[in-house]
Amino acid sequence: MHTLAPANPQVPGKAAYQRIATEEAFITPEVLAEYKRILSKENVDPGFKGLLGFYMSSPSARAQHIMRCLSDLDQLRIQHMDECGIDKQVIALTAPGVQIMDKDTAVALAALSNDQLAEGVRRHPTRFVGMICVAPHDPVAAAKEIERGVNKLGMNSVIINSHTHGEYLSDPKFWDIFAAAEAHDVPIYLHPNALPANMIQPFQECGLDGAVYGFGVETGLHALRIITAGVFDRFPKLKMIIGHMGEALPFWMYRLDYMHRATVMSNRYESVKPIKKKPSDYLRENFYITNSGVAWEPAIKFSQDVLGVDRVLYAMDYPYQYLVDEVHALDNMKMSAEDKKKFFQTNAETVFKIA
Ligand code: VNL
Ligand code: MN
Repeated sequence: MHTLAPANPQVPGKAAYQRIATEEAFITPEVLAEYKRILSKENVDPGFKGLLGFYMSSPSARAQHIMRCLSDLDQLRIQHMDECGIDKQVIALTAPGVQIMDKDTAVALAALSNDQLAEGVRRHPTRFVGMICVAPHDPVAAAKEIERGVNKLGMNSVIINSHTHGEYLSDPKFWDIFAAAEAHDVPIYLHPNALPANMIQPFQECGLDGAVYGFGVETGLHALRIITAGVFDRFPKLKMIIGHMGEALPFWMYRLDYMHRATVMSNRYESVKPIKKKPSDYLRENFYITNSGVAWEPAIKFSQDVLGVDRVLYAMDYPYQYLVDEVHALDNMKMSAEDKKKFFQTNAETVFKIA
């Protein structure tokens, strides 16, 4: 057995491993104020309106609870971590971060959010780990903020919430960001964003645009655009992390390899150039995935099988998905003690450089 008998049977007890949750979210008062300002304008982006517009205005218990949890970097968060047996959270500014903002506001609020997160980590150094937020629409400023985050704030990972105003990191104009991440040896967590305006309609009309499905489709597409654009041929040491069981990409690996090669060989698209390796090779060699939102043993084991046990990490997706039962289910997975410790603890310690 991995767990000692807990005093309260509902609270996951001490285990033979630390539980490090790696895709956990927060928000700052300044970011909230800017979101309010954006939402009050005309022609609000439909994805942003459907996502933060919902959470910030809905009287539902879910929305109210999420907004309260997001705003806390002290007692409430730690109480919830204790209730779920979470030893450490790796925390990032919630999606869409600053990416919905205009460029200059985004640069300023990224820095301010990073300062505030760093203070939270200083207050709770054994419980919190911070991710560096950047404004991708200013790649030079983003590269500088990565450097500041690493050297001044002691953070060792970067969060980017998928597209920025409909633009993808496969475009070489963003590649200063990859150069900085590679040079400082920090992984980029490619987290979902609300779907861009030119993609959302067929998803939103049936309510499938959000975390239920649309997030995964769009973020998986983004990761594939980065791979097929040759980013990892140009930056071979660059590390990326994707959540939600790798946004289903492990399940796609076989077909991606076959059809990508068929597309290249037939010169079907000007935009599809040869790359050095198969798409699945980059997924295995440059990517880590987390199980955020997917507390499901078969999917975790399949991913460990096809990516390797060193590449699959635990995440909860607090406060959007916060369930003690999921921690119990994962504690009870039929998996060797060694692999379970990698999943919950040591892979995260390696990837996020947690001392
Ligand atoms: C949701 C889930 C939103 C996970 C998130 O970021 C997230 C959601 C805005 O259920 O809406 O990280
Ligand atoms: Mn998330």
